[in-house]
Amino acid sequence: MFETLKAQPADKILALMQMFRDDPRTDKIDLGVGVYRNADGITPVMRAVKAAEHRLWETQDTKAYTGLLGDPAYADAMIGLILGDAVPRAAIAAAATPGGTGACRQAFEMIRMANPSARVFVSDPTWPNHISILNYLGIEAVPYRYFDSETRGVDFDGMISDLKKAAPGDVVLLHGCCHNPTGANLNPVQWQEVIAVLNATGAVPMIDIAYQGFGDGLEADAAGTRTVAAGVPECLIAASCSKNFGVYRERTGLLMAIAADTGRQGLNQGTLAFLNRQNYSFPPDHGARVVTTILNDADLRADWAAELEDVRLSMLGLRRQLADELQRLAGSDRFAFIGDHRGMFSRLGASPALVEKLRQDHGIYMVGDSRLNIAGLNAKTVPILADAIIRAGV
Ligand code: PLP
Ligand code: TYF
Repeated sequence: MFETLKAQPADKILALMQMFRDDPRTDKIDLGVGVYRNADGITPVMRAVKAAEHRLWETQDTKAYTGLLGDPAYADAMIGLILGDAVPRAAIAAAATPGGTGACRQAFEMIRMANPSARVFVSDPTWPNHISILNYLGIEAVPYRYFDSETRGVDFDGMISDLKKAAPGDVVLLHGCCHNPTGANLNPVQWQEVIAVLNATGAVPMIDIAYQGFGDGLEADAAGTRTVAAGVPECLIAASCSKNFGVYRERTGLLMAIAADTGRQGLNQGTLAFLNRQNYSFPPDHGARVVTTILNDADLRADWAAELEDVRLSMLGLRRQLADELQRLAGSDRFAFIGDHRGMFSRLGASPALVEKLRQDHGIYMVGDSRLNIAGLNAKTVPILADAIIRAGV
């Protein structure tokens, strides 16, 4: 039967990662896959994660199954981190999932169960996995304008006019912060306008938040998500701990479904448990338990937040250095957007041919849409990148 299978398109980001590994040049620079790396190019295990794992090793006395939704303490801790008290706890159903990808997948399945003809509006561009999972599930993905290739900021007028085309029963997928792949984000006033459009159209928002703490800080990065969740009747939130806890391979995510009234919370909770059971029964536990241990212990939490803040500030410093260096070399501020973008990524706005030229001539690897991972840089490689960008004629 397997002879009927067709080759599937590779994930371009992961293929680039392999290409980088195979490149023998010693001065190559990896600005591809979205993984945080420090100035030495290492993705460290965070101090609080090590401490929590040590504590778990000493105290954990069983690895028997958790519940279908994961440990309720994990959901409580994550809801506190992401939503604060923006929404009554009793309105929120939540399920632990394998990473933020698992949360997105379960959210899309829940949408399809609730409304088989739902369309999901996605930013143009968005994280490629959003579109590939939607396609796989047979859900129509409708792009809305987002990135202005002139200003490299948000094309907000285009976004709003496209979102007005959503209808009740449709879903609008928004990035909570640190937009992937562009780095361009909404400001607080724009979030309010998006909420007004959601309420006018009756479309349900789904927020993917995978980089809380990587942009303007833990609280500021959650602000958009909190105002949306508080300002609409129903909302889905897919969260990832991969980046802000550095637990990528542990597969640690959470899906939240906020009900219009607390009476419907139980049904949502049952739906999430059902979907977990259909796909993998019990979600992974180790990463979730580490995260819970950290968030529920004042000292570990403070240490985690401090290390995350150092990570954030190091990326911000690299952004500023790159923007300044480009300004010096270009003699103009046409690259100032790099300093304005937030999170791990910036979209340079270079053509695929130029991205290819940077790879071939300079060993600089960025994703084909000219997304660069700021955390792949350090103080020494920023001037090398800036010089290559100017010489390539970006
Ligand atoms: N959503 C966005 C926008 C992402 O960039 C990522 C990638 O890290 C994820 C979700 C999912 O991450 P993971 O499944 O590794 O938690
Ligand atoms: O966009 C990125 O680089 C990260 C990591 O299939 C990633 O979100 C990339 C591809 C993928 C899963 C995660």
